[in-house]
Amino acid sequence: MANMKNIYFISDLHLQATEPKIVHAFLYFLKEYAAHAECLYILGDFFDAWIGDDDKTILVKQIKNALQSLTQSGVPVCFMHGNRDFLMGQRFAKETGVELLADPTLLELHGKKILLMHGDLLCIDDLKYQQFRAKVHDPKFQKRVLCLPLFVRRALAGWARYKSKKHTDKTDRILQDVNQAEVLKVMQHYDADILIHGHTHRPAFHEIDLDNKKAQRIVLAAWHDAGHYLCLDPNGTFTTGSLPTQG
Ligand SMILES: [Mn+2]
Repeated sequence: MANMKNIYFISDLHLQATEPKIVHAFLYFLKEYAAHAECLYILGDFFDAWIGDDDKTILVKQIKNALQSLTQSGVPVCFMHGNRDFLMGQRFAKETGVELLADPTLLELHGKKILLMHGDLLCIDDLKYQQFRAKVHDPKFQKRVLCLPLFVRRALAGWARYKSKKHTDKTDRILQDVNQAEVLKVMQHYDADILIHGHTHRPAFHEIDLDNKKAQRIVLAAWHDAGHYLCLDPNGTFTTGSLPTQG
């Protein structure tokens, strides 16, 4: 039987205390959209930085409570790590009722194979970034970082953001986008009909020719000035929408 409710996909909210409008937009989205959904998928860079599940800032508490209310009301929430919140762990999952997803994850909905990714794995032309990614995804590295006091981790996160911005500013925009050959390779490997990812902040619906079929790559929008979502309705149609910005 087909789903009777909408499924939502969001990513790249970059939640941070200094952007209360985006935080409010997310809470509004939960109340007005996600609360009535079949399921919510958050595909990474949900937080602008995540320094460990033991962080207890007001923002963290607020978002945790909101997610917990949603999952307790019976709406499943699935979370995939981005490059900003790769330290999100099982404790966060347990406290909020959110399920952590591997990158990539393959779904089957409406008879279509839908591959979910954050998107950074597809940007293989940015060699420096891929080296950094391999390092910070090493469980040994993560364990060492998580042993540091919170104030040290907070400082490290600030430094990492500064370095990341510097790298982004001086790296060619083309290198920072997905590599087309890698997209085809990954989609072929999973025999995917649709790939959904964020990360690049270049929202679009791309038509893709795989050897045996027409496929689609849907890129989610980042939440800069407003909130954005991708919706899969009960008929199997994808639509995008933006949330009203509040004063
Ligand atoms: Mn990202």
